[in-house]
Amino acid sequence: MSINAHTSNMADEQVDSIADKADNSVCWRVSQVKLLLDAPFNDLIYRAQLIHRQHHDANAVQLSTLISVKTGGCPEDCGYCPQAARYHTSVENQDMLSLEDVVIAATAAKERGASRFCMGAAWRGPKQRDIDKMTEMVSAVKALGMETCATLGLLKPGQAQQLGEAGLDYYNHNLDTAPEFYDEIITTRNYEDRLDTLKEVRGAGINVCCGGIVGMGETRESRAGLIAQLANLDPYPESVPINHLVQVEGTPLHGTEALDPFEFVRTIAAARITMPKAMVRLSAGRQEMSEAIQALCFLAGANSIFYGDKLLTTSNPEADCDKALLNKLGLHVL
Ligand code: SAM
Ligand code: DTB
Ligand code: SF4
Repeated sequence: MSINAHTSNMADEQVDSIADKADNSVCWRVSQVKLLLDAPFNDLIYRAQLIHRQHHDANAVQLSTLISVKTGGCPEDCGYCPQAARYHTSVENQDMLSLEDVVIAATAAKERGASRFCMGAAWRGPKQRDIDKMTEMVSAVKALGMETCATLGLLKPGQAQQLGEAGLDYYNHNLDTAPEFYDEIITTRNYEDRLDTLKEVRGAGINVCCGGIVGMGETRESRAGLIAQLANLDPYPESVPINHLVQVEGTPLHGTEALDPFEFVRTIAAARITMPKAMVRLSAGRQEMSEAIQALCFLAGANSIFYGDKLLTTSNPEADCDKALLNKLGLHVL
């Protein structure tokens, strides 16, 4: 499938041929992803739609609900994060939730239509006693018939295995941004640490959920760099959350110049084109986004959202509003 006949400036043969391959043998150069991002908007969205329709139901959206099982007080210094102990934000530290609270929340999420329940914790990484509690939670949520996901930070050898044996379907660990921009955002863990954790997850046979954040003051080149890193993971992630920075007062990134919303849509399209089979999630930042931009994200190939009125600590659209939006767009829930 070539769309050269329909395109104006985007007719770069190399990109065309590489974008046509849906398997994992494709290696994306940053410059090739940048060419996608630089294309006329209509060409980019058209290409993303073509690929989306080859691999997915074009009118279906998967719903994941988040819960923070351990909030605040994190020792890391991620510049975007309201849960880092060193920044003064309005987030109040909270001990680990009980198993019962988690099961109640997961049951409610399932009743509202979510198929996946993702448990997040404000840790650098879990200790053994944390893994023991998490495995109980994972098994209990799995027993409700939901897909399970956890995002607990860096994993040591053997920890992913334990989570997998308890029934963990997905582990979320984001690369967050391109390697060259990373040090401006986080200094307490490096890119390699993140890649090591992703290897642990893969090695344990757990699906990888890995994406990043845009709107942190990065350049378009860096957005291309992030997408290339994700697409070149071998294999690329099953689930790719594209977050728009939620600016939280007290964090270093609060006050960052706003990103043009079309740049966010372009990033979604590039994720869809480079990772054709992945579920691309329109993730954090929807509360601050117009319905029109969200609709463009779906057109660009997003087919998953976080569903429920809270992300981890910040707000997300009310479930009823999301149901209304999906109805307006004729999108059905997977
Ligand atoms: N502590 C664990 C870790 O960092 O790996 C897991 C939880 S952490 C909150 C999960 C992800 O949420 C981060 O990697 C980041 O991509 C995203 N995130 C955190 N704060 C955000 C914000 N203000 N805006 C957008 N995404 C954010
Ligand atoms: C992901 O990529 N985004 C979610 C989830 N994975 C864990 C988290 C978004 C957090 C937004 C800020 C907050 O609510 O604290
Ligand atoms: Fe801690 Fe995760 Fe927030 Fe970083 S993103 S400060 S590791 S909770």
